[in-house]
Amino acid sequence: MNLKFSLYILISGVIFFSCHNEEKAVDAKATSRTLPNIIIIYADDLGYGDVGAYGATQLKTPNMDRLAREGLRFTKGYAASATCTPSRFALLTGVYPWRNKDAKILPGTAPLLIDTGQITVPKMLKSKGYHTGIVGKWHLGLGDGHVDWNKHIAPGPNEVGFDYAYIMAATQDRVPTVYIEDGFVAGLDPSDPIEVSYEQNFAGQPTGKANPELLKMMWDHGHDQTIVNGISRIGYMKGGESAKWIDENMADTFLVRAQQYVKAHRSEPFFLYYALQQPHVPRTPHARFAGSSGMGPRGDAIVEADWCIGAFMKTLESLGLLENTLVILSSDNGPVVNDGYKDDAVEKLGSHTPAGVLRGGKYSLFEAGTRVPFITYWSGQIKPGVSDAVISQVDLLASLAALVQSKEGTSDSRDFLSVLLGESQSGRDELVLEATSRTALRKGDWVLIPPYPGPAKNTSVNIELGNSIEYQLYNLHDDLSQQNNLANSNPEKLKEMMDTFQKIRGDYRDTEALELK
Ligand code: NG6
Ligand code: CA
Repeated sequence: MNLKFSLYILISGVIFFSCHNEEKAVDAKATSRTLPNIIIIYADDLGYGDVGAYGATQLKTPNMDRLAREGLRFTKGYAASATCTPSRFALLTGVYPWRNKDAKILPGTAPLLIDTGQITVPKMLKSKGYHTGIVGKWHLGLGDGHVDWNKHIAPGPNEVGFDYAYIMAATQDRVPTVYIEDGFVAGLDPSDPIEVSYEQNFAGQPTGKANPELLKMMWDHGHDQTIVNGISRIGYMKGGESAKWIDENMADTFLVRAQQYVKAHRSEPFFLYYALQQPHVPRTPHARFAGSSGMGPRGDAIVEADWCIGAFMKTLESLGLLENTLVILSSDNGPVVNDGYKDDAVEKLGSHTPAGVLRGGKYSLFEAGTRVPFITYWSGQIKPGVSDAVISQVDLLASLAALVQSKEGTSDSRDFLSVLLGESQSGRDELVLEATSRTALRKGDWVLIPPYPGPAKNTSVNIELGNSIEYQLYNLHDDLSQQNNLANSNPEKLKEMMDTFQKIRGDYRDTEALELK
């Protein structure tokens, strides 16, 4: 054998061996990707600047920071809306919320917003063999709008794809203030039936408005109706005493259910939507967190939420599930400091900036309304890092479908699985943002906010809403805080943005009663 020939053999051997190995590696990746568990941890009103990994310094969030450090932290991750119901609708259905005129902040008596024939993340995963569960905040309506809370409540989460559901119907500040497990109010005493109304009070029931002396937390705006646990709520409720939740125990209650869920389903592929209630009002952290942030109940509730996430991740770890579970952590909308209770959030905020450098907050069309913490974590599969790709929660349906090789999808939801896993940085080029039924367009680095009449600021919550009679055009690359409106100085860009916006959105003036100049 001459030297050349032996070299040839050696090199081809090496090539064959390494290709073979690479193939094996790809195979191994594909196999371990087949039906991984999927968990969405979804905070309520957690702002872009509320997390250490996103720049918070006064507020300590070690467990979220760890997920960010050991996973992928998105700098341009978006909720579909600046309020809860529309964001949750988009998250679960992969449909932009502005396509559904009822996708607005819902009262506790609203009918189910999701059509039971509609594809949803849990339905799609169920069809692939997953067990599916939700623990926490629902806020997507229940029943047909005439619910008898003392009977089986349906349709609800169970009818749109969840095998197991342990939820609160709407929000912590809305009645009914009870947990509902698979369609039944948990712990209800039939001799003390529940009645709920958003129209009128029940005879003899004290309210926050009439009986402020009964309150342990005073309302600031709204929230002056039925009193439960010394906190007045939105809406009226009577009865159901034994079923009423204890606000300070809510985080633990949901955590334990979430832990029980993953323990029970550890041996089959599962999907858990763990929808935390914090830091939405009323902020009622357990006593062991009281004072922990130095920022009053809002900060303490974030510390509590962070602790819950840590405890939950520990459970996954102890069950040996970390290598086979994709965890996505995000928030349903941006932050608000005073959202209707006098809870010291404003007074004790100090130098903390819940929105980071972003403008606006919850309810706002400015960035802080929808740009939220967004982290993906999957031990051994997602390389730790930071992604600047634009990604929206509306894309989770298509992206998770790709993960489990499902063909399900919608025209709004797009497959960005490789972006979520950190294998690509090519996220969305354009994205429609929504806030209280108004819409804006992000395209490339640009944001267009069309003219909307209405107050520039909601003074109760002290948040700039994004309304103006002028067109607003911002370049986020140079101006992340949206301070320089370039609509007048860059008419070509404005026109291009308007054209794209109208193409996606149709004639939005019909729905928004806009007065365009
Ligand atoms: C608003 C409430 C606010 C909060 C919000 C829903 C008043 C004055 N304000 O109407 O406190 O409950 O609805 O928040 O009632 S969300 O995060 O669920 O969208
Ligand atoms: Ca919310």
